[in-house]
Formats: sequence, C-alpha cells, structure tokens
Amino acid sequence: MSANATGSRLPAWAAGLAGVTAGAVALGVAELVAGLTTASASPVIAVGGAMVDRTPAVVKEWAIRTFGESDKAVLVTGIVIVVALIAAGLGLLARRRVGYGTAGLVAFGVVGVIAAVSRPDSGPLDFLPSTVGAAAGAWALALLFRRAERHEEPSVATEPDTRTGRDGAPHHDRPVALREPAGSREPADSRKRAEPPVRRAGAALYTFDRRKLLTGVAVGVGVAGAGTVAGRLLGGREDVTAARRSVALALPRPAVAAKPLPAGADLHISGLSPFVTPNHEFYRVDTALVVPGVDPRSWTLKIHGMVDRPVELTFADLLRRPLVEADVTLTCVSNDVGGPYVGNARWLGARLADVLREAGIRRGADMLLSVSQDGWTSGTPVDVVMDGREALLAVAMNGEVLPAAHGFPVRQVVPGLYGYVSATKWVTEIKVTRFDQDTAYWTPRGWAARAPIKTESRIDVPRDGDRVPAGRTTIAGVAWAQHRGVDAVEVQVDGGAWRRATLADVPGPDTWRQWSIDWDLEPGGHTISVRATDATGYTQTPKVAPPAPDGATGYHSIRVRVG
Ligand SMILES: Nc1nc2c(c(=O)[nH]1)N[C@H]1C(S)=C(S)[C@@H](COP(=O)(O)O)O[C@H]1N2
Ligand SMILES: [Mo]
Repeated sequence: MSANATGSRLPAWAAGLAGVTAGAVALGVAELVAGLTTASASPVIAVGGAMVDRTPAVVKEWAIRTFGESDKAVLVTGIVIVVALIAAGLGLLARRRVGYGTAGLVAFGVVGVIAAVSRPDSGPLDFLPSTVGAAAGAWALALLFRRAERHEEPSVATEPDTRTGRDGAPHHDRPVALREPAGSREPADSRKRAEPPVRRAGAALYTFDRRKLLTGVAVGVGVAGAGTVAGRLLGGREDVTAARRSVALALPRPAVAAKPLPAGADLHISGLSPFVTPNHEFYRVDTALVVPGVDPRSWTLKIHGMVDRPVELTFADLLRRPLVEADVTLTCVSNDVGGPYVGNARWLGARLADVLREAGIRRGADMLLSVSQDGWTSGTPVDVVMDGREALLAVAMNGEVLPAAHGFPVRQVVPGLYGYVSATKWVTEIKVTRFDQDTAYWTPRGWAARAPIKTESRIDVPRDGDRVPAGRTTIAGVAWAQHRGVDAVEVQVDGGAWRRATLADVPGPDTWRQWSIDWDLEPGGHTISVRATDATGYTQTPKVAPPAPDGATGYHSIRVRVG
C-alpha cells in the first residue's frame, strides 16, 4: 500500500482549513445555482427552514423571546458555524483518505437535496443547488489536497529535478516538509539539500506546500464569496425592490378612505409608543428565513375548497376592486405581558368578505386555511371574517406598498385575531374548509386553533428599572382589545387603589389606545401596574398565563426608583 492510501502528509490545521474552504465553495456554488435557477432556496436556507419547521414550539418561542427580531440571523449564524465545524471535520477525515472527505461532502449534499425538495414551496429544480454545490465542494477538497500535498517519486539522484517546476511552483518557493515520509528517518527537510533525497525501496516523498494550500484557499474563498453575492443578486432580491417600486406607481386611491385620525389619538409623550407604528419599526414575526420574493405579475390568489365558484385573482384583479383603508393593530400571540410584538398601522386592501362572497361559501365551512408562498398556513374562523369587520387582503401599510418583510404583495389583516390565526403574509391561497378537517401550521405545535386577541395593557413610560425624579411623574402606555375597544385603563402603585388613566382618542375599536396618568410618587422604590377594561365590560385578568396556547395574561408591572 502506498502512503497515499493510508494518509496524507498535511498537518491537521491545513486539512481542517481545506475542509472549511471546500464547504464554503459548496455553499457559495449552491447559492449561485439557486440564484441562476431561481430555485427557492439555497442549502442553508432549505436546511434552516426544515429545522425551523421541526423545532419544538417551546424552543421557537424561546428563540423569539431571547433573540427577538434577530432570531433568524442567530439561526443562520448557528447553521454556518455548525457547517464550518463539520467541514473542518471532513477535512480531517480527508487526511486519512481524500475519498472519505469527498464522500462526506456528498452526504451533505444529499441532506441539502432532501431538505430542499421537501419544502412546501419547492420547485422542480430545487435539487440542483445542493447537488452542484456538493460536487463543487468535493472537487475543491480533492484539488486542495492535491495542491497542498506534493507527492514526489524521488527522482534519480543524478538528474535535476524538473518536475517541481512543472506545476507552477518556482524552485525557490520550497515546500516545507512538515512530516517525514512514512518509514523514513531522514530529516524532514532532506530534499532541500543539494543532495537528492535518499531513496528507499517503494517510499515516496510527501511534502506539504503551505503556500500552495493558502493560495488555493484564497481562490476557494473568492469563489464562495462571489457565488454567494451573485446568487443573491440573481435570486430576486433586487426584483422585489423593483416590483415594489412599480406597484407604488400603480397603487389606486382608496374607494373608502379611513377617516383622518382624531387629533387626540396621539398624546405625543416622549417614550410612549406612537399611535401609528412606522413600518421600519413594526415588529416582524414569521417562520421565513429569507423574506419570500413574490413577483406581483405572476402572483395569484386561489380561493377554493368549500365554495360554489373557485376563484383565482391576479394582482391586477385585486387592485381593480374597491380598496378600503382601515386602522388595525396587529398583535402576536407570542407577546409576553409588556412585550413588544404589537404594532398599529393603516392598511389598504380589498375586503376579504366580498371576495369570499363572490366565491360562495358553502354551508358547514367554518375555517379559512390561508397559505403563504412559502407554505406556512393559518386557520381563520369564517364567521369572524364575515361579520362585517374590516378583514382585508392588504396591499399597503401606512401609505406605502407593503414592505417585503410584511407580506408583499398581499397579506391578510383581520382585526381582533392574533397574527398566527389571521395575518398571513405573502398569501397565495385560501382554502375554505372546516376546523375538523384541516390544521394550520401552529396548531399541532401546541397553540390554540382559535385565538381572539386578549384584552391587555402595557406601560411604556417610565421604563422598568428607571430612576425618576421625585414629584409629579407621567405614567403612560397603550392598551388593546381589538374589535371590542378599550373603555378604561387603571393604574395602581404599590398595590394601592386603582386610579383611572386619561384615554387618548381612537378611530375605532380595532386599534390600541394610548393612556396616561400623572402621579406624585414618594421617594423610594415603587411598583406600578396597569389594567384595561374593554367595551364589553371585561377587565383584563390578573391571572398570570404564558403566551402558549392562546396568549399571555396578567398585569404589566414595572419597578421604578424615585429620587
Ligand atoms: N407567511 C407567514 N405569514 C405570517 C406568519 C408566518 O410565519 N408566515 N406569522 C404570523 C404571525 S405569528 C404574526 S404575529 C404576524 C406578524 O406580522 P408582521 O410580521 O407583519 O408584524 O404575521 C403572521 N403572518
Ligand atoms: Mo404571531
């Protein structure tokens, strides 16, 4: 057996580096192929998405709460780190035998292909990025090993060694033999001497060429980086920006404009959430690792299932309908008491109930299973959508074309229901069905099938832990009970008597409501609590409940130090 079969002469770090480089080449080439074929996902995204869908709900909840809006960045970073470690391991394996390393990369590719083709939005070409990427990675690994590891049949001593120059390495750039050839007791750098290396029967000489490895690594990293950038550019990111711009020009005026906001809707208190949440500050919660890029020119909404006349609307069809404006506050069921996953916007869209009426909902149907471009689903009660509230297929948010992250080109907005049972972004399909026949994404993951928003309130100023000057302090916040409306907010200090806060104006029952109260606080530490009462007369419960399965409850309380 030759030395080549039993192991390479590369030091461990070099083999690990070659492995990581090969892994990077695999991912970069896969990104490029994903961009070229407009396959829906590169391997990182496909595998990440598969992980998201298979992650236990508690872990997802924890991730959302711990990492907030950056939960996806954290996941992608984690995947990249794990991939790098595995790739380094494959490099070490390749040190035993290059074939082991390339086989590992191919196995990786198989995992990527499985993840990609099992995505709900997978297309016929989705096997390609992982396949081509894995092949490129395997090839890169073998190449790097070949470059870095000079295998020299010791030449006949009397002939000048011409072969070292042939592969492009100048003679003065001497490879450094870090290890002795197998079975040799000669000093590692014996071949640098004027004398030819001592030849032993059957013994070949292996040396490690650090410089050739590093130049190979540099080329590999360049290929990986260029592939990733080109793939991303080709993959439609730019298209969405352009498409949003052209939709902005085509956006019709509302047939039913919202009344101007009452002058007193915003109390303009520093630190208090503004009545209208700017789009760039609006919370974002979804399972999508990359924002789906949906082309409005090819977008359609299919309405089918228990209907008399299945409908398929184009984006132009939707814009031709009378568009309605509505101020609606969205809330995420994952929001902790006092948490940030609530925001208010003015939405523009077609009435969902009208569209459904045209399709003709059959008797017995009680659920709308809406499906997004990326396969996520939401189950909305039919009676809620049909009861006259402004349930919309929204195309604009705060006077702007729907931002890509908030569902461009079309999303649902249903006042009064938590987002996961109503607010489908990138919506492409609505199946009219029954709760006992279909199950939406979050239901088997431990969340209630039906989830009206609970009456809640939050203190925005002061902040928990603030130090405030003695004397009169303004306490202010927001309260919400969508589609019922907030009728009263009360504030309590240190468990004392509840006092009524002043309420801001609201355009209707579907938005949150600002409140404030001035309080003379004694020096020392204080606990401030808030509770809201909705228009049905229900006062929010003090009973503490976690977000799962149908929304957190309890009073929001903060601690402040006065003086
Ligand atoms: N396609 C899709 N739509 C979705 C989700 C999702 O994961 N995928 N999440 C829902 C949830 S849980 C919430 S709270 C709202 C949040 O909407 P926003 O990100 O625009 O604030 O979107 C809903 N729509
Ligand atoms: Mo949510």
